[in-house]
Amino acid sequence: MKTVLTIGGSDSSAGAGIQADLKTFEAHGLYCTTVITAVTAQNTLGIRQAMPVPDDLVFRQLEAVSEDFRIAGVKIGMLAIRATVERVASFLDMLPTTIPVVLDPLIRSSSGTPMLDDSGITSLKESLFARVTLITPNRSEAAYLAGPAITTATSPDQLASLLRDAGADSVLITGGDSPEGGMVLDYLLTGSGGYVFTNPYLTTAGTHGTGCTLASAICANLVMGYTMVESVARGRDYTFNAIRRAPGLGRGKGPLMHRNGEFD
Ligand code: PXL
Repeated sequence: MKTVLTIGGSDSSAGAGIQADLKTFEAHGLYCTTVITAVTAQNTLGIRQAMPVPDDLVFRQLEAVSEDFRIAGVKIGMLAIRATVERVASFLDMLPTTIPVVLDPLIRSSSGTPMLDDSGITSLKESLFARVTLITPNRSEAAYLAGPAITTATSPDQLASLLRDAGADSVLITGGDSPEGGMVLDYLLTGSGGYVFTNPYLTTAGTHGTGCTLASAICANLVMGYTMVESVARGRDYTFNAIRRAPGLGRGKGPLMHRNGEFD
């Protein structure tokens, strides 16, 4: 059984963050280790508090896991503070460069809570982008990361090429935060070209943790040996079905259905 590592924040409602990652990897038949960077108190209505884990404790978790398991892939979500971004960057330097690393560059939660401090955002671009296989920002994260003169009105292909210039190997601009005409458009830019993926926008309250789920599902498929384009297509299908089958829990944005259906 292959082992992966997710680095991110804990979501007490278990819809997003490392809980979503763990369930997604599990559904793909992979063993997922979990390094926690922050603890959040939240439910489907929003985040009430977020507390970073001290960066030396994050590093100790990374060491403990990587000294014992052979890590075949890494997914990175909430990093909370600059010191943790730097710890993760030096950890990635110690891994073989062939291991896929998927970074979901979280800046703010959909309810507005900061997921990374300002100097951490600069460090994300300077220290992490060049070390990862794929970044998966949504339109507003991509515009924010691409620079002060850039807005969400900038087209996804331009956003993607600005972020590739900033050092990311492949860039997937997700469009779930800005559906147009009832459709979601995701744009992937790799070293070999640009690819458009579309699907109908699902009108449902079950959308908590879609970004985490998509990034983890793509990472899982890369670990399973699929190409980047195949992994994005398969990761999107998995996430679309998880949204479609969301169990309708909670009073706000509810969790997805991460299981594959064997207990339905
Ligand atoms: O889906 C983004 C996300 C990632 N990580 C944690 C979160 C959230 C959103 O709520 O809480 C810990």
